[in-house]
Amino acid sequence: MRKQPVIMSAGKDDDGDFGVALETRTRTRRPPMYKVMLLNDDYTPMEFVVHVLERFFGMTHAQAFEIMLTVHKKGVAVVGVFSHEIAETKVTQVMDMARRHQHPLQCTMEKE
Ligand code: TYC
Repeated sequence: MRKQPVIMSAGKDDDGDFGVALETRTRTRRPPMYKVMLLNDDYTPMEFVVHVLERFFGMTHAQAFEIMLTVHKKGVAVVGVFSHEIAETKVTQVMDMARRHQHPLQCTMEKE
């Protein structure tokens, strides 16, 4: 979705005369979205990860457990997709929580 010049030919505009009108229409872009990802490690307790997913990503216990297991088995999983600001907030919340509890849990974001 780029800037599109709209060329209106003589007589097609609505001002009643036959001048040549040139308009530039700037279309609005959807803001880029960011995947927030959780990474596996060998030390963070499973229940801690489940708690983090419930608390910061609004997941039910069952959803959180399933995603945690995916990360545990595959090494990484997307836990949500957000605007840049919201994604940054989620990453900060998770990293602060992990640091406070001295767990090496890593959370990152990446442009979709
Ligand atoms: N691998 C961890 C364990 O066996 C559990 C874990 C899951 C850690 C997901 C991090 O993002 C993670 N205790």
